[in-house]
Amino acid sequence: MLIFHNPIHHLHAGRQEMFRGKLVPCHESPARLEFVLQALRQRGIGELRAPSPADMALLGRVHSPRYLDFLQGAWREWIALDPANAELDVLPSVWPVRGFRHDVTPANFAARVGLYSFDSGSPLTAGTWDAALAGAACAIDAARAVGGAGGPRAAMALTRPPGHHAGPDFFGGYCFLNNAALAAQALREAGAARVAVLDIDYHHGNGTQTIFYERGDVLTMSVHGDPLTEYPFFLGHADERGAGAGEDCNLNLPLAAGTGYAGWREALRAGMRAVQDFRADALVIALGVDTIEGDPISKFKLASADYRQVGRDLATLGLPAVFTMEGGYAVEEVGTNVANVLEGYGG
Ligand code: SP5
Ligand code: ZN
Repeated sequence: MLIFHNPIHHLHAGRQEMFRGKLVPCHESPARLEFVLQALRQRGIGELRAPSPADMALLGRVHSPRYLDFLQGAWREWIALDPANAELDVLPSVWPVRGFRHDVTPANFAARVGLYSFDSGSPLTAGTWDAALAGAACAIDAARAVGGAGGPRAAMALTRPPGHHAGPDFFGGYCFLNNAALAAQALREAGAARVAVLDIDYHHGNGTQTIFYERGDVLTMSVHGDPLTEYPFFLGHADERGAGAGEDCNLNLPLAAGTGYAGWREALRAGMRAVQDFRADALVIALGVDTIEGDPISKFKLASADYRQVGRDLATLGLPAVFTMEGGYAVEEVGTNVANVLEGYGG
């Protein structure tokens, strides 16, 4: 398997996220990816490659140009407010909820941070844009590697920050650019007529769902903690089925917190049947390993060994596939669990 790894992921290193009125250390840390690289090297899994420069035009077909402009310039604006801000991360604190206007772009920087985000847990730092952009490039390269005729059957975008919570014009959930959506779009443009995104992170892939909600060419499927109790709360419910041309092209399979592997696997298999019914030509797997028992922010109960079977099950679809790296916060176990999925999948 080709593994496009983000060599500058560490440039995104948030200090603190807001949780219940306190600033706490970020769960989404550079160490997560280093543990994955270490596990893959130790076991001789995959062939590591650095990405080529990102295709900005493709980014603009997944995210809105005004959002991309904002993200690219946000740190400079933040420093311009006060040079002392260099020691702080950007965190939003005001949002245009129901009843506010979404069609005005405030001149005020803090207001625009809120316009383009949905939580206060995703610090934007000096290196966020560069790191996220290199990660997007990994996703696009991985898709082009499997999308091209005669190419390998699977590739991975091994990167952080993760992507599945990032929408057309918003960041949140530790995500800024939606790597899985970019891979799906790149697979479409490489000739796959129908692409399925299978999201197996603990949290609903709200960004990916929103990006493709009205499209019939991309099936989005997510198995996740029930948003009635679990982040991101406001999307990911079973009655969200897609709209317009995308009607019946979105499938949410929420599971109760506390669900173990047997129940989770049943849901995955239901999702896989939907991929088959959709007659997908290619697959994107948004791989979060925050489904492990004991993950500090999640509540499923998979065991490390289960991830091999996850890989084996996914491989039975027999489709060209791109894996993207999403969540997983039991930092020292992230490497083992990702390596287990890839090994089960077939290296
Ligand atoms: C990519 C991904 O997995 N994003 C998840 C974002 C979750 N953000 C909210 C985290 C809430 C933190 N809860 C802390 C539990 C207390 N120990
Ligand atoms: Zn997650």
